[in-house]
Amino acid sequence: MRLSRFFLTILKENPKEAEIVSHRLMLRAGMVKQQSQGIYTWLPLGKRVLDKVNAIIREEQNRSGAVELLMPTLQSAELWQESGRYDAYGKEMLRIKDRQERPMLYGPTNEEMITDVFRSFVKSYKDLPLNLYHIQLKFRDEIRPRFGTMRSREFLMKDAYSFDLNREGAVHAYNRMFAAYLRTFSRMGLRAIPMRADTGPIGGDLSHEFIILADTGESEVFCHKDFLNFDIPGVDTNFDDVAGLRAIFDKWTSRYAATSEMHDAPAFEAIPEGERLSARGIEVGHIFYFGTKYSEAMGAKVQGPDGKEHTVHMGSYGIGPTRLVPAIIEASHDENGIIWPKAVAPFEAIVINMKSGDEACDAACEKIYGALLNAGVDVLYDDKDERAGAKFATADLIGAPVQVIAGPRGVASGEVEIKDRKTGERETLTIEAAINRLTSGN
Ligand code: P5A
Repeated sequence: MRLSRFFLTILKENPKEAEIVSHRLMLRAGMVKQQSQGIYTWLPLGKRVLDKVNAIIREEQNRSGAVELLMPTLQSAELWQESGRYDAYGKEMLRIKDRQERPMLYGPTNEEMITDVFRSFVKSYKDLPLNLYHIQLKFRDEIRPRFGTMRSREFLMKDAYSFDLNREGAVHAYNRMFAAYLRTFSRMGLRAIPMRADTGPIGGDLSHEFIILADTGESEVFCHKDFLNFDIPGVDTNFDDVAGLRAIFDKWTSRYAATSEMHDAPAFEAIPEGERLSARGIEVGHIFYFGTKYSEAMGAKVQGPDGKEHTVHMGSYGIGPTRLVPAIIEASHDENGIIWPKAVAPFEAIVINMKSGDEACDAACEKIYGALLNAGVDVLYDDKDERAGAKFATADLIGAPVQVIAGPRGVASGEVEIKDRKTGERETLTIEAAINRLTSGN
């Protein structure tokens, strides 16, 4: 992508409304624009990050055996009357009437709708286990939307729903998602802590939140400090291995388990002072096992191996991609801007032409840009007619992990500089060596 043809909406001034660093940087770097309270446009730079976050989520959901579909944002009130949540949900639910005066709502979650999909098609235990997910907008009329897309009214959610014949099967489905979540967040360069949680309006008796440590987080976490060094399940994880996944779950929820309040954790006192970690964090995912709450109310049953009808056991599993993006920024930035982990960077590299219009600089940059594009590197070429200082500031702000800097003096001897955005380290290389460095591993 050539910057001269991109739509990058950098702000020079610090936006006054932004209270936390991720919100400030997302506005300054031109990632999002507020349209009304808690409702955002994802501008092209932000959209690229969101797409990469979603791609990782999707890959890990698929790997764990979940199957993608797409349900609508608008739902009929009837479904929610069946489950009893239409009245219970309260003011957070945006209620709408269509031209026939039929009550509709903008979905805050999809337990009812997926149960309706399930009961329409699945009749036998032979079709289980089943886990269906989508990545779709939700709306919750939060009392206090704040911190940009961290807590917005309209937001994206990956929500998965598992169906099993009995509790045992459902617990395995829960453990599958548990392991998939650890992998998902780690691939984004994040360390997520699973914390025992309340089930709230979703219901059920087993639930974990996944928390990213950050000072600006809204949740409080207590756990053993070793928690931060636990292994993440590998790419070879067998999601059908019941005992193996149980072991992963047990390890992460053992006596080291994270909790939100001291008194909530009898085993917690066993952790000697000095080995305890207490911190603040951002909830980026939340998983629930709620048994037959919705399947019972809505008649989702299958024929079991015994020939009898069984009400299916369900769980639901959420991740907030539009919250994950600011959470990643909270975890990875400096005073000059964002420092993207490569896996979610809007651009993996930026080529900075220090003197656009200079024949030799233009030729060197075109050569590097072309070679990186050919090799499949997501590269941005700053070909604009601007002074070098402004280009450096932009590059640091938008946070591509690697900068390739080409100026007249270096180019005259066939050299460019490579700067690592995270460490700030610079290295002078020949143009060929720079191309090799950036294309190896792609
Ligand atoms: C689980 C999937 C549920 O809704 N039903 C379907 C269950 N869980 S949840 O905890 O309420 O939400 C799941 C995740 O969605 C993100 N999220 C938000 N992101 C931005 N702004 C909001 N207002 C918001 N509310 C929820 C969080 O990442 C949460 O973990």
